[in-house]
Amino acid sequence: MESIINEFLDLVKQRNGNEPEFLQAVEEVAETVIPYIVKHDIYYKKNILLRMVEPERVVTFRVCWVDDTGEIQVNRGYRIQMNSAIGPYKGGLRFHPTVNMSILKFLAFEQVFKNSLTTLPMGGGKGGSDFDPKGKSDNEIMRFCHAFMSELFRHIGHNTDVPAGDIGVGAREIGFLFGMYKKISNGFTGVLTGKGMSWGGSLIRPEATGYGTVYFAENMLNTRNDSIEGKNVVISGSGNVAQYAAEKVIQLGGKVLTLSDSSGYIYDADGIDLDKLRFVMHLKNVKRERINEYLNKYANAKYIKGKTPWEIKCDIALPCATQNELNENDADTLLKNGCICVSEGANMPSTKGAIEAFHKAKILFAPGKASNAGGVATSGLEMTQNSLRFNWTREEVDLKLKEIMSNIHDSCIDYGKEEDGYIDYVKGANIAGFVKVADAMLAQGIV
Ligand code: NDP
Ligand code: 2IT
Repeated sequence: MESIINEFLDLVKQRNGNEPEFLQAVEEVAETVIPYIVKHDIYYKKNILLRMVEPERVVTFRVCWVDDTGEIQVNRGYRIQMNSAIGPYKGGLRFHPTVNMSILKFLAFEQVFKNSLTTLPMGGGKGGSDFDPKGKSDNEIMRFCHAFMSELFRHIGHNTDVPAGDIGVGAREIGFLFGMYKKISNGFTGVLTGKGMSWGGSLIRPEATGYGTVYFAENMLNTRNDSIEGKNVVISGSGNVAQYAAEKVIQLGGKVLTLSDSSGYIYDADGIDLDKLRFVMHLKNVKRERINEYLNKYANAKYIKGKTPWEIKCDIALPCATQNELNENDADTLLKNGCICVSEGANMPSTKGAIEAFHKAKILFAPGKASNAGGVATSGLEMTQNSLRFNWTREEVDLKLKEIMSNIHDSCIDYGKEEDGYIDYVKGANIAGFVKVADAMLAQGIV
């Protein structure tokens, strides 16, 4: 078995040698899915995984815009259309200086499996730009988004490819992107998700990724007759996913001890309650300031510069910032401090070594493609509402989100439960996500 996996990975490495994050994502899938393929004649020797690691289409383009000083700026735009076997390409746009082909291909590849797990008809894609939104004025953000969409528009469409937000792309950016798409396509369609409530958005979409990550943690804890109530929870990030993960933890009776950004983390031993969280939301979403400003209002908290929060003793860890933000040493520290559950809100936040440590210790560990799928699932619900030209209530969407997270959890058990009863959620998510896409690809022939 090992030689079949290595042979496959060698080939992928040859073709994508300078894309470490993409190779990391493929390796994690190959190690769990290839043994399944080999045991199932319908998938064996069809090169399905080899087809899945090759994007159906990659678009890169120039984005020129003028900054507030009158200088002409040039950025690079991307859209990876990874797989459309089960529906239109679907996945977020990331605006961050670290964006490159490797990052977007890993995200697009993960998205294919994640979207399949949601049970909704969505293929996988991802895009973005190396544009850095930090420190830019609202007018600069608008000009950049308009310039970006003035090229992206010809590659997307509500039945072709439906982008959404990710790091650096929130409600403000989706508004500007939608405005330009609508103008140049001369049509009002649900071509983007994460839209404002008065122009086609869905209630609960802003909350969905963070809420879903916590619902998934609750589902995992329930398998051990446990729950979030009364637990100490460490969260990284302070953006969209982290904020709403924190909100749901607090609502379910857990205590949130930390939040972070790329400069450091805050530790509030008294717990970040809903009032304090409102302050953080205003700080990050309206004032667009750094997380250390928290201390100006809550002086009892600590700010630890340049570090990640995994050194704080906790029962549950929710990594909600970025890829590879939790390594093997962090995992060892969490385990030593008694952590029993890790639910990933970010995409691929745990390194391979960290995941191995969690599995070895047999704690509850959910990979992002399962636990953060609530965001894209609710994007799928936004698409449905757009097609129906109808809006569901907050309660209706939240109930559907809960059901979807619980279904994803069940799928992970179906494909990931081991003989001793331990649930390998990585294996479960990878195989369950693979089966649906592979079946569709087989049915549609070699295209
Ligand atoms: P936001 O831009 O709202 O927030 C990102 C947060 O992560 C910020 O606190 C940011 O800090 C921090 N961060 C970003 N890059 C780094 C880095 N290199 N090192 C440390 N911290 C970093 O993004 P989201 O909350 O939307 O996304 C967070 C994660 O969740 C990403 O992995 C994303 O792919 C994933 N995700 C998002 C979904 C969504 O619906 N938005 C859905 C599913 C997954 P700073 O301000 O300093 O950059
Ligand atoms: O990683 C993700 O799933 C997202 N950024 C959300 C994608 C979406 O289409 O809502």
